[in-house]
Amino acid sequence: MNLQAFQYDQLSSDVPALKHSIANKLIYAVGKDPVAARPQDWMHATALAVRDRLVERWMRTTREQYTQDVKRVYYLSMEFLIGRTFTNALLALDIYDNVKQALAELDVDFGQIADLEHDAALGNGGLGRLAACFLDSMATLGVPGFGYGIRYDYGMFRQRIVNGRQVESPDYWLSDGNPWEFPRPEVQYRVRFGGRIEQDGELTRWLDTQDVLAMAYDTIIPGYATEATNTLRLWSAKATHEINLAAFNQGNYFDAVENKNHSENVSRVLYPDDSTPAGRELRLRQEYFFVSASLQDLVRRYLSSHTGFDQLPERVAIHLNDTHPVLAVPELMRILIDDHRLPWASAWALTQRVFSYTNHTLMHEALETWPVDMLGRVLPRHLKIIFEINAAVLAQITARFGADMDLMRRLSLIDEHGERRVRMAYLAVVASHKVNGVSQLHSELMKQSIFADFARVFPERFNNKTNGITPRRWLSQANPALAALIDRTIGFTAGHPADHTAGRTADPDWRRELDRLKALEPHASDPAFADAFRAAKLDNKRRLVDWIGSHMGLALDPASLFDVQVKRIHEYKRQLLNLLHVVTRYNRIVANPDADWVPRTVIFAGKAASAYHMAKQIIHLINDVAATVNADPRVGNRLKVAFVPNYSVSLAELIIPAADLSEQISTAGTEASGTGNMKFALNGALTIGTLDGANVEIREQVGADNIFIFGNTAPEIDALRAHGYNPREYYERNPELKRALDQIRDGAFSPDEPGRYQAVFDTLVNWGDHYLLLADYDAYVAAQERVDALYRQPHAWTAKAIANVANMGAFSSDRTIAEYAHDIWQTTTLADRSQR
Ligand code: 26Q
Repeated sequence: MNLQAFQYDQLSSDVPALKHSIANKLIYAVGKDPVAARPQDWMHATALAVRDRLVERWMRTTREQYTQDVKRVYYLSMEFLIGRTFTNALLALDIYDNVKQALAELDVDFGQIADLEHDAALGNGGLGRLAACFLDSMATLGVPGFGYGIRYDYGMFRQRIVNGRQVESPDYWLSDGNPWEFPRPEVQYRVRFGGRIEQDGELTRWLDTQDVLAMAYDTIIPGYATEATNTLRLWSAKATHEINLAAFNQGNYFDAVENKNHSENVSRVLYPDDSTPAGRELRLRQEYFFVSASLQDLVRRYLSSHTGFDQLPERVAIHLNDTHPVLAVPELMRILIDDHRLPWASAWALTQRVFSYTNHTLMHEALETWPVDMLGRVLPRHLKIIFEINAAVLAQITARFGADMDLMRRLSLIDEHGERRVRMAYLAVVASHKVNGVSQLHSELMKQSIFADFARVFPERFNNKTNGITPRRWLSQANPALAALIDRTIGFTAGHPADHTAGRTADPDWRRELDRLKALEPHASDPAFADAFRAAKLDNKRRLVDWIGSHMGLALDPASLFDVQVKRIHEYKRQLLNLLHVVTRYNRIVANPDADWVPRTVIFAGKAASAYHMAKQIIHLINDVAATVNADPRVGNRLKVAFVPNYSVSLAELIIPAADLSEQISTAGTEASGTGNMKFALNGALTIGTLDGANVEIREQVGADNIFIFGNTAPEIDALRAHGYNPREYYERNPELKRALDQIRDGAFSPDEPGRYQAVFDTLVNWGDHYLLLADYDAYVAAQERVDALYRQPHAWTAKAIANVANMGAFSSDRTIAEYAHDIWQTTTLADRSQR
C-alpha cells in the first residue's frame, strides 16, 4: 500500500486549532447547529476532537509494535473499572489548559461538560480498578499490552439510599453514546457453547453447538507524556442470526427475537458480587465468551506473522486477573490441539510458558469452583481437557514424590467432596509459570494456606507483586490543588516536548517517576510549604462539602477532621467496627458535651452486593446512626456522619483528596492488598489501620510514626481463633462496648422498628464474630484517641501527612508493572528498548 497518501494531520493542539476541531466535530460528526447544541453535544464534540489527537499516536504505536514483532502482553480481566476518560486523556496529551481555554472561547463551561461523562463502571471494586491502573501504567511504560474484557451493556448498578436502605437500579452508561470506543464490526468471532464431543481416533470433534458472535470494541489507552498507546478490546455478544425468519413470517414477532435476546444476554450485565460467586450458568458463559474471543483474536494476530507455534512464548504472554478468565487455559489447549493438530504434550508445554496468574483473595467462599455437571453441559470439550490436564499433572507429581493418595486428593483439580466441582484456582496454578499475590503479607499467606501443597511442589512459581495505583488519575487528576503545589515545589516543566524517538519526555516529572516525591521531604519543616499543603487540603474538603451540601442537603464543617471509609461493604472490611467507634464517640459527647472535642465528620460510601443481606443491614445501620447523630442538638458540630450514595471512581476522585484520616481496618489476614489505602496516603491522609494487606508495606515506607496502626496481627488472629475466641467476653468486659452494642440491639437508632438490628448484634456477640471486631475494639478506640490528640496539633499533623505523600513512590502502578514485565512477562519496557 502507498502509505504516502496517508499522512497524519499532525493535528495541532493550540487553542485556535482545538476550537476549530471542536466546532467542526459539533457540526459534522454530532450533526448539531451550535445554536441548538446542548451541553451533551459539546461534550461529544470535544471528546471526538480530543480522540483524533490520540488516534495518530495509536496508529504509530500499533504499527511499530507490528513491525518490531515485539512480545505482547494480554491482560485478561472480567472487569475494567475505568471511570471517566475525558480529563485523563487531556492530561495524557498535556492539553488540559488549552481545551479549557478553547471551550471558554466557545462559551462552553468546561466543568459542566466534564461532569456529564458517565463513568465506565465495568467492575466491582479493587480488582477492576487495578486492571484500569495497570492499563495506564503499561501504556506509560511502553509495555506492548492489550486489555481484553467484556463490554457490558450495564456496568455496576447505581445505588440510591431510600429511607436508609440501598436501592439498586441499572447503570445506563451507554445511553448518550460512548465517544471513546471504536466499534469493529469486521472483527467478530464465533463462540461455541453446549453440544457434544465425538472421538475420531486422535482427533476430538466438538459438534452441534449453540453459537454466539463476539464483536470487538476498541478503546485507546494513552500513556502519559509518551507517544505510546495501547488498546483495550472489549467484546459484545451478537446473535448469529438476527431473527428467526420462520417465526417472523408466521407473525410470532416475540419468538422471532427471543433467540437473539438470549444470545446477546451474555454481555448484558456485570455480576455485582465480589464476595460469594453465585454459581450461575450465565456467569460461566460470560467467562468463556470473552476468553474464547480473546484467544481466537490473539492467535490470529500471532499467526499473521509467524508460521507454527514455536515462537508463541517469545511473542505472547497471557495474564489471568484472578481465576475469572482461567478457561483461557483449556481454550488455548483446544485451539492448539483440535484446530492446529499439535500433540498434547507440545500444547501443554507452550500453554505453561504463556500463562501467568494473580490471586486476589484467600477467603474460601470467594474462590471460584464450578460443578463438573454444569461445565460438562456448557463446555464439554473443555471439561475433557481439564480432566486430561489433571491426570497429566497428578502423574507428574506421582513420578516425583511417589503415590501419596492424600496429596493427590488435595492437589486434584476436581473437588470430590459432595457435588464434584472444578477448582479454578488450582487450574490457574498448574497452568501458569508464575503465580503471584498482591502484597507481601498476602503472598506469604497464600503459600501457607490455599496453595500450601502447590508451593511445596512448585516453589519457583510463587512470587509477590505488591499492587500500585496510577499517580496520573489518583494525584494529578483527582487533586489538582496538591499536584500544582508539588509542581511548584519540586518542579515540572509543563508542555515539555515528548521525545518521540525514545518515547520519553526529556524531563520526566513525578507523574512518571513517583519516587521523585521524596524530594518533598525536606519541605515538611518549611512553614510556607506546610501552610500551602494545608490550604490545598482545605480546598479539597470545601469541594466535597459543596457536593454533599447540594446533593444530600447535609451541611458539613470543612474545619472538622474528615474521617473516611470508602470501599465495598463487607463484613471483613469491618465498617461496623468504625460504626462502633462512632456510637461510642456519640455517647461520650452526650455524656460530656463541654469537653474539648475535636470536631469530626465520619464519611462512608460503598455498595453492597444485591444478595448480601448483612452488608445491606450495615448500610441501613450507618444511615440510621447518621440520622440520629446528625439531628441530636446535644452533639452539634462535634460529630457528623454521612453515607455518600453511589460510590464510584468519579466520587472516589472527589472524596479521597478531601480525607484527613483513611480507615483501613480489615481483620488482619483478610484484605489481600487494598489500593484505596494507597490512594488516601498519596493524597495526604493519615492511615488508621491494621497490619493487613499493603498497610504493612505502607507503614514500612512512611515510617511507624506516621501511621496509626492498631489491633491484632494475622498470627494473633489465628491464635485467638485457635483458642476458641469468645466475643461475649469482650462484650461483658467493656461497658462502653456493651452500651454501644445494646443500643444497636434495642433500637436506639431504629425507634420505628426496635428489633431491626438484632441480627447485627447476634452476629457480633452470639454467633462468633467471625471477623473479630470485638477483639480489636479497645485498640481501635485508643488509636482514635491518638488521632484526636495529633489533630489538635495542626503542624505536627501536617508534617506527618507530608511524610506520607513524600514516601508513596513505591506504590505507583508503574513500579508494579515494571516488576511484572521483568519477572513474569519477560517483556521489555520502552526504557529497556531505548537502552539497547
Ligand atoms: C467471581 C465469580 C462470580 C461472580 C463474581 C466473582 C468476583 C468478582 C469480583 C469475585 C471477586 C471479585 C473482586 C475481587 C476484588 O476486588 N478483590 C480485591 O482485589 C484488589 C486488587 O488486588 C485488592 O487490593 C483487594 O484487597 C481485594 O479485595
